[in-house]
Amino acid sequence: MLNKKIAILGGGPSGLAQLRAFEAARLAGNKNLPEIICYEKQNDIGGMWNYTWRTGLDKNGEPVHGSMYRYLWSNGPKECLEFADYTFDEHFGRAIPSYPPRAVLKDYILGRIDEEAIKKYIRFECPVRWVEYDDATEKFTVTVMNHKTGEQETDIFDYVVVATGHFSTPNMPYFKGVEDFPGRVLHAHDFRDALEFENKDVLMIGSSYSAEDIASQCYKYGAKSITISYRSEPIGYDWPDNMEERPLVTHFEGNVAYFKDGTSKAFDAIMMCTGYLFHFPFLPDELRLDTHNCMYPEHLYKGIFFHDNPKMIYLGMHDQYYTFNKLDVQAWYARDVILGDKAIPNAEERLADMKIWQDRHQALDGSDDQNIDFQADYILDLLATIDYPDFPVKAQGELFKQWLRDKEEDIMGFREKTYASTMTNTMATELPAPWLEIKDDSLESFMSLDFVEATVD
Ligand code: FAD
Ligand code: NA7
Repeated sequence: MLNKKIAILGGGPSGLAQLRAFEAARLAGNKNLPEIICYEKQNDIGGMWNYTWRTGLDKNGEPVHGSMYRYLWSNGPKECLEFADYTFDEHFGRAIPSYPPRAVLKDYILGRIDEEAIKKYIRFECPVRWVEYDDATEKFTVTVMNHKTGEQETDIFDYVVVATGHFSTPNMPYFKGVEDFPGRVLHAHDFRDALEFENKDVLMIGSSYSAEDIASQCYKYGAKSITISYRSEPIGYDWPDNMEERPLVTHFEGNVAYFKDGTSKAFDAIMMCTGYLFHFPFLPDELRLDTHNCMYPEHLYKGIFFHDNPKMIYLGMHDQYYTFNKLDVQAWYARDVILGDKAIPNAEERLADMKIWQDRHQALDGSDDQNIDFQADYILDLLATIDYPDFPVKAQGELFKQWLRDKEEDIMGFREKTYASTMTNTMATELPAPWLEIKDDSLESFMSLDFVEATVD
């Protein structure tokens, strides 16, 4: 193990999980740790949770990573993403509601990070420009632009961990006539403040998480009307009166959108909630994961190790139900492989294992319940052979299913529901007012609300 060197690309939740996994080994007395450098494009840790007001390019002229918006609240129950080694109780010292706003969740995610211990590994404002692998030396060369020094840097590594996320580069489809639309046309990636759309007729294209949540935000902050245009299936919730779903847009004429069902409507703004591209401009074809947002990307052994070169490691590339605790488990597994505590089998065995998971993936019927069970089984498969603290993966899966039922029952009120922690049994407290009425959601404001002890039926 001596003299091994690893590069972690990205300092968001995945990259931080990798750094913490090594830190845990160091604290446990492991003296044979590799040298680690983490390159991060932004000027702080937190990845997507490092909210930015910027859109387009950052101060260094790099594409802005952030897709989070100002009034975002957790889109799933916090009880489903609780870390196995750091509970909400430990962080907040008291019960809080099940759906915290963005800033509160960020406070929790970063709360377990020993910044002094972790930040020393990270080079901020260093976007990765290129990665190469040399078959003869069996080493990677990583080139980054260090915006702090104004110079490019190159270094040699034994392993590369790609933790750059996949919800940052917009998938932006074209619709005939959109170029003449007189109002704002933007992608969800560039959406920041719902107040911009107060009293406006807004069209969302797409019918997944971004469409659903940004539409709800726009409703909450006073949009005049919201139309969601779907390609495959409507979302199907019982929306408030000024919200509706229509089939896909066929074209635009001026400010009027025409839909597949023959109807039309005039709009002030169009928001493409059409998902994101997996975009690794710093990787050559032979190292690059080529996939889309799905439950089990092809070509990754254990969903982590690039089949053609297992020293190329990818974290957090699945579509997400489970998030932070799953990233931890992946990072822990990857660490054990890098430390030599766990072997990567030969190509034939890897292919056989990937086939089992791909076959299961192909057999999924697309329902959330099946997807959740599948992702839970994937996490349990990884957990079975590592010493990451066990956590009630299946029980969290059942909470995810409850969350989906709660959304169906009341899409504007589901964030008022409460659940018990699967780790500590602590029951979440209730919001003191309906979610629609709580408009100031800063950390300080939220934590000073008078949360109500949940009533038990
Ligand atoms: P990211 O958080 O995206 O971090 C990737 C990091 O890599 C960033 O810091 C970025 O700057 C850096 N990077 C990128 N390219 C380079 C480069 N070339 N060189 C160097 N560094 C680079 N999850 C939840 O659990 N709950 C939620 O409520 C929730 N809401 C979400 C809402 C939105 C709008 C979005 C987009 C995502 C949401 N997520 C949510 C999912 C979110 O992606 C994960 O919570 C988590 O941030 C994934 O962590 P990550 O480290 O894999 O990726
Ligand atoms: P998703 O979940 O990948 O969904 C993308 C949506 O965009 C989905 O409804 C797609 O329709 C739709 N889409 C994609 N291309 C088109 C075109 N060309 N025309 C019309 N509709 C299209 O992305 P989200 O942004 O919603 O969510 C990503 C993450 O961000 C999520 O994990 C949240 O945490 C936040 P389809 O159903 O495929 O027909």
